[in-house]
Amino acid sequence: MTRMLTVGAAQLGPIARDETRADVVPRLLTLLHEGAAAGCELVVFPELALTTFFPRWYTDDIAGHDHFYETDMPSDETRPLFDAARQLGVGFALGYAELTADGHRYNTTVLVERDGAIVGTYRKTHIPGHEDNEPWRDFQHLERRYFEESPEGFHVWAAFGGRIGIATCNDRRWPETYREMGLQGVEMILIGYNTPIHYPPDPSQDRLQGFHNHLVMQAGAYQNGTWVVGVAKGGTEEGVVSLAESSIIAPSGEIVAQAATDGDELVVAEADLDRCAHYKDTVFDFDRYRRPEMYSRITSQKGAVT
Ligand code: CDT
Repeated sequence: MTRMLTVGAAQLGPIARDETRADVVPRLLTLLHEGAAAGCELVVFPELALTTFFPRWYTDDIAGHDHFYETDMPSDETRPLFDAARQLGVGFALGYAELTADGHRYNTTVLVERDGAIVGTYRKTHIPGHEDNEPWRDFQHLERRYFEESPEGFHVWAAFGGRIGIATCNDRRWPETYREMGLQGVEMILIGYNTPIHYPPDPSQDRLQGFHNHLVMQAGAYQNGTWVVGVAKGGTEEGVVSLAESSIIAPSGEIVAQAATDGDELVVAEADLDRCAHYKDTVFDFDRYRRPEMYSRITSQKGAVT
């Protein structure tokens, strides 16, 4: 059997600090239209796709960054994306900063079906970086100041003719991310990222950013028998160079399509969701081979105990 889902990884190049939704949404619409022309049913945009990566700047008063957050989805500014989805029959996933009515701040991704209806939202689980100003860094990574850790966990939705899950950037480095969704039968995981090449706490990792990016997503795909779509906001944004290399990864762990540039670029692959069963029903037949009674530390313990 084949169950084809043509998917587009809509990589973005930089968004400057002073650029607004009015500057960015037309770029997203261009990629959505390109996706439609390429036969895509689903187009995946990166993490925080509507603004510059604002956690690189410290503010005493967090409210000073409120203009980077969305209070409504859709809003007047993002509604054209939902309208285009309906008109083109192309769904999308879009990462953005969310400020809720009761004042919570999340790093959120919304999944929208081909009819323009919201399937669900995912709020980032693993929030990297730091809370306070660290002037010794070349640039800040203040996600822990500007976003809360979501208490909601990982979801898998019946959508696009399959089982679709979402993770966000740093989530992709943690094996629990994929397994939580693997245990819900996920067939395609959508992952947007903003990954600076330079990692100030340990610059020896800088040369490995591309390797680690693919290593974790390819392993997560293979070990859970799922497609993974990794989508970057890459290039040099406000002086910070970020990894591009968006890719679409098969349940075998193989990369089947990859970005060639570090700018706006649509990477397309025809994903046969039935290929997942090759792995889910054999070497990773969870029901037959997993030993959850041997894994109790995974949920009972946070740090290593030596
Ligand atoms: N956005 C995001 O999560 N970025 C991190 C950067 C490294 S941690 C400071 C990542 O894991 O790619």
